[in-house]
Amino acid sequence: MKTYQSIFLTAVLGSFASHSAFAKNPNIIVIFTDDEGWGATSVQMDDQVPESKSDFMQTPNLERLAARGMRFANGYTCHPNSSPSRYALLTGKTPARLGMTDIIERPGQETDPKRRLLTPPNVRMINSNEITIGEIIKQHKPNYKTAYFGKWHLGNNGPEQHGFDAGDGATGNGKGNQKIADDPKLIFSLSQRSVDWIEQQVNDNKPFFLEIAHYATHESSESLAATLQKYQNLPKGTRHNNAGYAAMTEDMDTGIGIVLDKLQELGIEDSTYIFFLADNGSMPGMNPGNTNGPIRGSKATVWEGGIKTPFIVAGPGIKGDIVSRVRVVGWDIFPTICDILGITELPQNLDGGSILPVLQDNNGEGEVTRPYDFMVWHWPRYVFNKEGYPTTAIIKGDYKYIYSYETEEELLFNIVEDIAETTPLNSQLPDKLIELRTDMQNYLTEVNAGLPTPNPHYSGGGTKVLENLIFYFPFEDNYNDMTGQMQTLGQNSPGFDTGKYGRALSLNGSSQWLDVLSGDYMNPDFSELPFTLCGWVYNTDAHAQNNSIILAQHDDSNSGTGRIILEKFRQSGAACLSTFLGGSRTTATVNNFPNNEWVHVAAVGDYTTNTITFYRNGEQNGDRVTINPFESCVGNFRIGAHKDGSKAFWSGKLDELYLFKEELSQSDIVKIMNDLWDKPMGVNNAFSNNAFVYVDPAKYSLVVNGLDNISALTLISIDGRVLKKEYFTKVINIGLINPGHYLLKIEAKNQPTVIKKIVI
Ligand SMILES: [Ca+2]
Ligand SMILES: [Ca+2]
Repeated sequence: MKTYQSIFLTAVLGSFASHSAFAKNPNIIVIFTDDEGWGATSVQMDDQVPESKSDFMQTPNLERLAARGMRFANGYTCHPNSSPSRYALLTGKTPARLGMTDIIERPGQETDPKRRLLTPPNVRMINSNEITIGEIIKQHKPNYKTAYFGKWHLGNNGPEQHGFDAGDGATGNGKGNQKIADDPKLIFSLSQRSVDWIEQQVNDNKPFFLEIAHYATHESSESLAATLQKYQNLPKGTRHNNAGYAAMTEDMDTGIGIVLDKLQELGIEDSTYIFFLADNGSMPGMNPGNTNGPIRGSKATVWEGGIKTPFIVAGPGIKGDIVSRVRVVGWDIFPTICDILGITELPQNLDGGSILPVLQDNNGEGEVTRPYDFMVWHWPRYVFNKEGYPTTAIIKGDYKYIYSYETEEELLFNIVEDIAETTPLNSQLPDKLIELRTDMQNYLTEVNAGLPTPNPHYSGGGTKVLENLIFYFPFEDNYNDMTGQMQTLGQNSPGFDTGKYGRALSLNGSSQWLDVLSGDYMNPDFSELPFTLCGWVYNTDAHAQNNSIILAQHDDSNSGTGRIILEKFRQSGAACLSTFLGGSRTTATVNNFPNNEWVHVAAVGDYTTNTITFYRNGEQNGDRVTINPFESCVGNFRIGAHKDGSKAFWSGKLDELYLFKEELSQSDIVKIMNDLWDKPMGVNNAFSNNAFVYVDPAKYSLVVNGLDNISALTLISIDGRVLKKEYFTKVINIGLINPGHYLLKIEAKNQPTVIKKIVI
């Protein structure tokens, strides 16, 4: 098979090499955006589908690009998630073949009892055997300069180690979320760096390849104030109406315009190819409308909304303003660029084919010849909050087949007649279903794709797990967060006293609080995540303050603001539960918060509907309250006082504080209230230096917190045998390890190696 593919591809590419002879050393730019949905720009991607352009957002520079290029009505990206999509684009191979089928930093969560299936191992960085587009260009066209600026998201070795003369290092999502007022999502600095580099190559008389990987339009929304104001004043669309997201999209488009202007100014517009696409579709919840146009699903799903994105190509020999209906995919870009540059000696086992014959056709017609007559998107994993479940999709001809590993459900659609994937044709076309299923299975076998397997820890899905638990403080004469995710720093020594269960935190109401340092790993933003805070509280109201805070959040990046997650608030002499999540204070509609007794309180926030539900002693406290949209806030928590530390002190005791990034049901809240809960408990002998190790409640995995950039975790027996080693993860599966004493070796970049004695 390998020999066949190699000869086959060489022959195919050889036949088209002459087409590109007229532009011997063209420049090539790939613009790769983040989480940008099909139909979420002002370019109508499909001339037969009016909803394939936004009814709100404006992207004039993409319109400009489309006017002189070819847009693909059926353009697909490589994967519904960032890292695998990037890896596939750089290598011309599918994520299934590459073994990277999730973002590199997501723990495997193999032992989560909510999951029916164990997920396969995930490759977490570029394999040194793989040849990137930067490397193949440098090998065959040594006069070319190469650069990759922006979001890398492929691990410790940045683009500079993978064939690019210039780059920004091993960047990821965090890099783009710096909230710089005049450089939202680093759009403008990224664009400026790109045009400076382009100009340098032109001055040096060097042809070039450049990938510009935008941090936009990933959550959270950032934009210039003026752009935001423009969209706040524009009439809302029926499908798109989120001003913040629209402003971010337009700012990114402005950044693209800076590059297009520079190409014109330098006189290289006609000798430069530009490929434009996104790494995956957009996220639900970002926008009450649907930023993926009329297609189904979103990021982290293999529905069309996860994998179909805007796809535009402009450059020499491409007639302007053409819509092609030929189906193309991100892993075609590698062989297409090779074809353009006349590189015929290609790596083995490419999945893509050159789309150059289509690009050069004045009607956007023609054939893309690939080693396979189908395309496979493999996503054997979970992201619950994005509705991501283990699935594989295959498209062949007009048909798409989706297999769900949890349910063994199969779906067959005609995606030409039914672009929204609403009408399964399983019973009408049983032979077609079997054909696609067989192709999919054979392909996954051939590329040795990792597949899910049954999870022996599966509990039926009823147990809440650590995934959504941000912290748990039992206050048993210590400040420890038992999930191990947060470190605490006592202020003016809050003490301990008899609690509702065991011991409780005791606060004097005038100077004490507890700061919770969240670090990089865990800094939830409740304008984008649901939450539940609950706990037992005892308020002496000694100082009769207007408000007494249970939990507040600082905003690290936007000083002067902070959020009150839950407080006791007095109005007209009575006291009630209250939140202050930006905008204005929200209070429970029932005033019922007595002094000098233990009360179990909870607040459940839903950022999608801007509502808060309060609970008191397990009962809903008044009506669900609708408020202004929660404002974004990312930063550390403070227990028992306002973030400025000079007001709203809690007077009394706090016990059993839980914070979740999910909406708990009333029955879950009652379960916690009654102490009928599987609590996470710390591991003995495991606390030293910065690294804190804990075991999940069912002892299925060890999790290491407090250290960034973990490069390896090794579980070693007392007699020195290596039992298990995991790379680039903070989680190691111990489901099959017998109880006993072990050593855990923790290796992290720029940190001394730590070895801890662990009791399992
Ligand atoms: Ca993405
Ligand atoms: Ca306690």
